Amino acid sequence: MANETTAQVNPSKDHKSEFDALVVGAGFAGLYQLHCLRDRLGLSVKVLEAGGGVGGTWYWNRYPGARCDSESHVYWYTFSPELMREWEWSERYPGQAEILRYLNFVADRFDLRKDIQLDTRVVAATYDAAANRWRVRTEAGQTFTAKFLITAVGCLSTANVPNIPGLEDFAGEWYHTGQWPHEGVDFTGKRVGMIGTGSTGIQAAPVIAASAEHLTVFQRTANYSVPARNAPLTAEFLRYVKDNTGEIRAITHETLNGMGFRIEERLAVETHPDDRESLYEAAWERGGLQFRAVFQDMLTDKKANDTAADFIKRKIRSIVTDPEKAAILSDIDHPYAAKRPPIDTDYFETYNRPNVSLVDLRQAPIERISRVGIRTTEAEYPVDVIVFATGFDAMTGPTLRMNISGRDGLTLKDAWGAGPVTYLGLQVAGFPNLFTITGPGSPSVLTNMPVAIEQHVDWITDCIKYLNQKGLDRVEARADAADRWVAEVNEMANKTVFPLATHSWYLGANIPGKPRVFMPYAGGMVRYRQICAEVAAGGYEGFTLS
Ligand code: N01
Repeated sequence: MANETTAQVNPSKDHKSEFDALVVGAGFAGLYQLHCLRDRLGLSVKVLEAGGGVGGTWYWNRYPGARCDSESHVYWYTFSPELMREWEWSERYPGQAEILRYLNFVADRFDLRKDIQLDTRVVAATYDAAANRWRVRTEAGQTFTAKFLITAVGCLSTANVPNIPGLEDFAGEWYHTGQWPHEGVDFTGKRVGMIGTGSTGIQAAPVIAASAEHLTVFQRTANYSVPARNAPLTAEFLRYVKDNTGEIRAITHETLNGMGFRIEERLAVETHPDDRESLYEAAWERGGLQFRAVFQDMLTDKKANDTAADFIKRKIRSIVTDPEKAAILSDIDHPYAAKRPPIDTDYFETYNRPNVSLVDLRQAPIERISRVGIRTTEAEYPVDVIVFATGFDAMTGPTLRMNISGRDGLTLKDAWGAGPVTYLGLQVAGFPNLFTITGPGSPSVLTNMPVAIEQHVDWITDCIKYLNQKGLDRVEARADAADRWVAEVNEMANKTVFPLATHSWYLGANIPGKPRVFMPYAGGMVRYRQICAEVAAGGYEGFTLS
């Protein structure tokens, strides 16, 4: 099995600069896109990766407790049954280090490294209409050109360190969870202040609290969480996975979110309260995101959602022994799962430790960071380390920071000035031959990511194959098709409780000045897959091919 250290010593060595396709990013999306274009279509491909290794999200997010919340037997590639049989996960949910080992294993298994250039950040990409080529510039000043440009930069890769006055004066150490030091951080004997209680903060808090002298969590918005119930996988389950690779892949193609579980047909609003309670209780014991699957109407009917929200809030109050902390943690202002629902290992239990305190920022917001710690409008909290678990400039951030300009000098920043406008989350009008894997307007972050990624990569590969077979050079989303798609994205979001969480990163609301537009496609993976397939079967309706 590849380990990360040996695996990184093999950067791309050739000095060619002209390719059929350039792929930006070597995470789940970029690795598979390289494999498809190079090994299935026979194209020349170069992957440019900012990190010092492959792995994307899992290369950067090394914070304590980092673990995926999809179950391991569905959080991987399913395009190759052989690969599925060769790799064995060790736990119900894969941890960061294990996923990174997996992606390195895949890179070696498919001989991908020779076409990946590491430590290479793309700083500009410009479309040359006369040559029908994308010209891509890197931070180090290298230039590459290609007919096709494919962004595989992930949805959550631009770290958001909030602009809190005084950080530059802070005498201690500070870290963002999405840019965690590879050598780790030793919290022993340290007073730690952690800002943020999203999925990341909820995973990190119990682990930090276990070694820190003291952990103070600064919570702005209280959050739901359901126990993950992580555990080692049994030999029997591993056998099941090896014997049922086709069935596992099929289930992830049939479910709303590309997960390995089906959402029940029954409605919360039509279920007797006693039965509802038992069903929630069983789901709480089973643990994981599957909690969402108890009722069909949980995310579409606020009344149904209230029953789940009420159940979890009662659980929080029953776990947390200090009534003041329990009140702050359970005072949640949005419907369950309207923000990304975290799952955890002993998160609420952590507040029962004597070395953990909680600061309610809604009561007293952070005013500044001082030389010695974090100061709210009410008090100063001296700390040695600040952990920013403050999330990302999600979905559009990673693409926008590449300074992409399309036809007639149109910049992506201008094209998306009022929020992202895409066709199927795959292309943007005015940007020929540019594809955005899991871009805004696609199911992406509302799904089990590898499933969404494989679907996009397969679709892009088929599209390029189609162009080549027909002797065509260019594919570009039509503006009217993109406008219709944005209307569909809005319509689907409005059928759910998602827009009721007005502060969520799904809406861009976590980044000051960012347009508030619901970015992911909430119509579900099954409907989305079908629409994409029909578009392709109809000769790429909504795209101009030339
Ligand atoms: O980020 P977040 P994340 N002052 O944006 C707070 C995926 N993921 O890294 O809610 C004070 O969710 C902010 O407060 P508020 C998953 O898709 C997956 O946790 O904006 N607080 C919030 O509490 C997830 O959704 C996994 O009021 C500030 C927190 O910081 C996504 O990544 C694990 C602040 C940010 O929460 C992002 O999760 C981890 C400020 N100025 C992540 N600015 C798994 O697979 C922000 N906050 C398990």
